[in-house]
Amino acid sequence: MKTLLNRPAPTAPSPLTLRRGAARVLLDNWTGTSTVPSRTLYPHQWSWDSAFVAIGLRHLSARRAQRELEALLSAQWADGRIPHIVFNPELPLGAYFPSPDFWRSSRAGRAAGAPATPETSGIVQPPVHALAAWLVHRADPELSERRGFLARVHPRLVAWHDYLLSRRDLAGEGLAAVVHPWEPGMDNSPCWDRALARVEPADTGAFHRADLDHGHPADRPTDLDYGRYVRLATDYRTAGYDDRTAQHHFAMEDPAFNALLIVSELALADLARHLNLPDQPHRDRAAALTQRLVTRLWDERAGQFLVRDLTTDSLVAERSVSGLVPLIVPHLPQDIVDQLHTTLAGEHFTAPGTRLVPSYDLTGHAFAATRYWRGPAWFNTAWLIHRGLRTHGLHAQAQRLRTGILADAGRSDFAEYIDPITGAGRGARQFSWTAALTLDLLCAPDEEPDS
Ligand code: 9WN
Repeated sequence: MKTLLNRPAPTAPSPLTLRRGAARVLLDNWTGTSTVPSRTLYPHQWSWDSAFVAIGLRHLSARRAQRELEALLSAQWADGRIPHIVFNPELPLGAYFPSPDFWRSSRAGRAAGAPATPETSGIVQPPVHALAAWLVHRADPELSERRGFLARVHPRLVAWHDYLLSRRDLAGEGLAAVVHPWEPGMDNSPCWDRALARVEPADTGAFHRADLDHGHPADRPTDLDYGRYVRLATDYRTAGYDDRTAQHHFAMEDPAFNALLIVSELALADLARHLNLPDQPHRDRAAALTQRLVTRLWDERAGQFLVRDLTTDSLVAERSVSGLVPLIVPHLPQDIVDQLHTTLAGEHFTAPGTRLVPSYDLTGHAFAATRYWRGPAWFNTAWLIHRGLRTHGLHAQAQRLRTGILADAGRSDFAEYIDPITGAGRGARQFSWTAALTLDLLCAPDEEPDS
């Protein structure tokens, strides 16, 4: 297998062509209030997608980027959760599965604080939002001031983090847990396999997978996966989506999810300082989370972070890109930064077909080059790792990754993900976060991450 060092530099379309193409994707996927990840596969608003989209959109229209986040936050539940999907009421139920009549948020989630409208899902996704809000503010501080953007979003973002660190600290150990494979945003990662094997799948004949109307079955999760996703979501719904009483049969502490919480907590500190509010509580919280992340999820032998399964209270021996994303955390111990860097450049994650980082260990027993989060390389995780490399002063490595991201985005028509062996684009095309993060790399090449 070729290494990162001897692979030829990928060629990218000119920055202007790429910029125009990325802008076109974001304009085409804008609905009037927010951006859909893909017009075909994902026709509603998704939570962490919108945060990534806002980070790119700020370079086209800071106002639109603010509205993107505001639209998402207007669907926040009273308990603080930001739902992973906000449904567009104008679309037919069959446009996406699970549809609003599956989640039934306004009725089933009423006691947990779901809004009467819009309809949403009942689960969450990684907390990238405060980071996005701060970056959006910085793109046009004057507009942000005039629209009272930070003052409006700050309390909602605080409530969101409070939810994660109270209701979702299921182990009582200071980290947030995810209760469904869709929550960490890496649906069919092999990290969930063992935990999912304990879940009785729902009858697959009882629902229609709209994703297969648009996506190739070889790229998507299997029917068995879907049966288990549906079972877990149904059980959560039956419990009223109430974390105080729900019995979670799937409960994991995910490194990327918690790393993003740390970075967003630091962004909240910046927001607070700007609003003349105390910022130290946020910094203290980020420091405590960082310490817990290291204590609970770092694995010295693997040289990366691993997922912790709370049912067995043990680390899951699978290498996924989630365990490298914590490079984005500014105050990690230096030896951990060094080891993450070594792992990133080693055989598990150095792909022959792309400079992007595969979602799962190339040498792993469950590696599958085209199946979603079981191998394919994604642009959002590459962008996060690029930011992490810059955070820790690894500029040459960051620059190499940046070149790879731009080249792959351009030649794949902003694909959802890349086959790490052949380098071919897979999944949806004109995918919003691919376009948005491309735009961000083109327009903010020198923006230094905060620390
Ligand atoms: C389920 C929208 C979302 C992303 C996730 C990605 C995929 C949904 C699906 O698409 O998940 O939420 O139907 O597979 O895994 O990260 O947010 O782009």
